[in-house]
Amino acid sequence: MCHPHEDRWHTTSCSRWYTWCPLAHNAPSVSLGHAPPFSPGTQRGMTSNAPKRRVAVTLTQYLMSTQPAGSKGDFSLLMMAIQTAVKVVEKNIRRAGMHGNFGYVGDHAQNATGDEQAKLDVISNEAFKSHLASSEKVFIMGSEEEETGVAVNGPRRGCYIICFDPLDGSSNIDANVSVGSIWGIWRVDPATARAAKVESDAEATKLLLRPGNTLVSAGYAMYGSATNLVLSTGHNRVDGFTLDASIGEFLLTHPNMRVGKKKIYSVNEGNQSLWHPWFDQYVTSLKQGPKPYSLRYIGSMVADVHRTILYGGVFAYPDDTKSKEGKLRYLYEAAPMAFLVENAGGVAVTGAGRILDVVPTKLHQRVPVFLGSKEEIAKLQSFRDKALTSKL
Ligand code: P6P
Repeated sequence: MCHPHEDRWHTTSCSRWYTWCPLAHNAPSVSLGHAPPFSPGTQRGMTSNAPKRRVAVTLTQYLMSTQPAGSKGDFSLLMMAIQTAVKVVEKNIRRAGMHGNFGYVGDHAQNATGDEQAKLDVISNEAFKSHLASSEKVFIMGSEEEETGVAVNGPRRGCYIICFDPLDGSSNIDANVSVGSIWGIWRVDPATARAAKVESDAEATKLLLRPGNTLVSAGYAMYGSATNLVLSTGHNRVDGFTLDASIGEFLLTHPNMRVGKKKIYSVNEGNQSLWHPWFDQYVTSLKQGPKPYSLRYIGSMVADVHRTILYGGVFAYPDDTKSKEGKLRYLYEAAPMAFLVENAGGVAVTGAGRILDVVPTKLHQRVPVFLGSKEEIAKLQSFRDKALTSKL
């Protein structure tokens, strides 16, 4: 169970601590150089003029060293369970071709949101559910692959609420296109979690319906040419890790990620005939002028958002005349990604307001998503606002 005083949401500086990569195991080392929180300090017995070592910080070291003094490590243990689930998913994706795990489940089974279930969707969902439950830090889980909320009962119940998409973009897997896992984490008072009697699926689901502005952490894993794990616990900080499969560890490779400034737009232009006029006019404006934007669209949200954070620009999945609420699901796609983009210095809106301020009424609720750099979203919003005011 979570401990009453557990509250780890301070990304504390870790200047008091750093380690370096013992090259003996040939793990690639990374130079963290300037990036906090891991600024080279001095370890006991090391003088300040010790040779500048290249460092390799594992995700586990990062979690243990950024939890506040006195913390019992409940969040760290939850994140380690997520880390393990991600490694299981990664292993199954890399071997899918050899193990006949491409394609869809049997008779075109669909998940709770009407998407056809790929074999790897089921494998990934089971990996997340089992590792999260065995962490003993989870109260309620919500998954894209589950119709309702799933409560952890008895002594294994924790005080964290987690919504996740275990394998987003799975329709792309057979073509070896990058896919991902996405999660958002909320925390309830340990006494509340302990005392709660969750006696129906409906009650479990209701407990998941929380706005993104109460998230305490969010993250994603991207299974691409490399496997990345990106997370934030708020405080305007996002850090990225890369899996070194040779040692089975996620190493800190992208400290302090910030949304870039490149002129890129990312949207499925195949839906143009369905777009609201204001959005069509906005996209057209990006293609005009002496320096038109580049179009980059992978069709896998994690890959498109990861690129948008690293390079900049705008990612959009708008509401349109067919998908009146948009396509992307709030609790395990839009809200976690909005949390990350905002903490990386970007902006994430539905058009009508901030994504994180939406209060969901359904577990699989969809919302329009426009996210990216402050400048790009301000430009997009001006087209929408102008269209709305001209209608008044
Ligand atoms: P479309 C994948 O199915 C997904 O949910 C997101 O990962 C992705 O951004 C979106 O759908 C792509 O949708 O309609 O462009 O294929």
